[in-house]
Amino acid sequence: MPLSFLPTENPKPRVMASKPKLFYFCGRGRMESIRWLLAAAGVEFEEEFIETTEQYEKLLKDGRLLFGQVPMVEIDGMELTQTRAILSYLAAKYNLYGKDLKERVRIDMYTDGTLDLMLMIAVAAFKPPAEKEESLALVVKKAKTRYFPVFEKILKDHGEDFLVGNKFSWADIQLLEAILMVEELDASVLSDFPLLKAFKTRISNIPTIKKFLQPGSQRKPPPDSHYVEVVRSILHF
Ligand code: HAG
Repeated sequence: MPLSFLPTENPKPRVMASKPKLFYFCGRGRMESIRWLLAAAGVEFEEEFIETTEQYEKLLKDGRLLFGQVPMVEIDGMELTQTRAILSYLAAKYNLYGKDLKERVRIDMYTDGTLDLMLMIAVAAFKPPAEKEESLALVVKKAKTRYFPVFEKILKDHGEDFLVGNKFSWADIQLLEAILMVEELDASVLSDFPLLKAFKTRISNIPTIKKFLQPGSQRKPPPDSHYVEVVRSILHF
């Protein structure tokens, strides 16, 4: 009777959990929030940058993009698309999605809001200069009058360190990402929001996020003309 713990002649290779693999352009766009969430969760990930039409068309031909779009994340044997679906899956997987349905829906509301704000910036990059400038000025105005006042009040009302359930969640990660992105447009944007200033410092010092904020991490720079040209040339628009 073979001893079950002895290796057989051809032991199966131990299948190590592979790292998530992100398929997107080499820029922020819709993938940046996914990079932030993985980094904040301390999860290493790989990236395949789509830099040619051929690469994109091969993904399409191979049926790897559900609606023919990126971001796509290869994880747990699946090829996930649709930014919010991916973010929700990751938040749940890494326990960053609240303790119950009521906390989860608040996290959904907050992250839908910060995603709306950040996508305005992503889209503005593709506008002609004058329009782009106007759009980005509108982003700062909306941040100051619509989004940041809401989060300042949430922090004031519950007096806790985090947005939901006094526990670090996806909502905190994405609000920090949005704050930093808007500060790139107007460094003084938090001047009327003292609690958000303290929040920014607190969350930026969480070790996994502090590491992601260091130069050389997989965090991407603001969209530049090269990024816009590459995306335009691949997506033909
Ligand atoms: C999601 C794409 C095409 N609902 C989806 O993931 O949330 C939308 C995904 C999406 O629109 N992806 C774009 O694949 C690329 S991402 N398009 C091909 O056939 O639909 C997008 C944003 O900054 C990024 O660069 C892209 C262009 C943005 C242009 C806006 C005018």
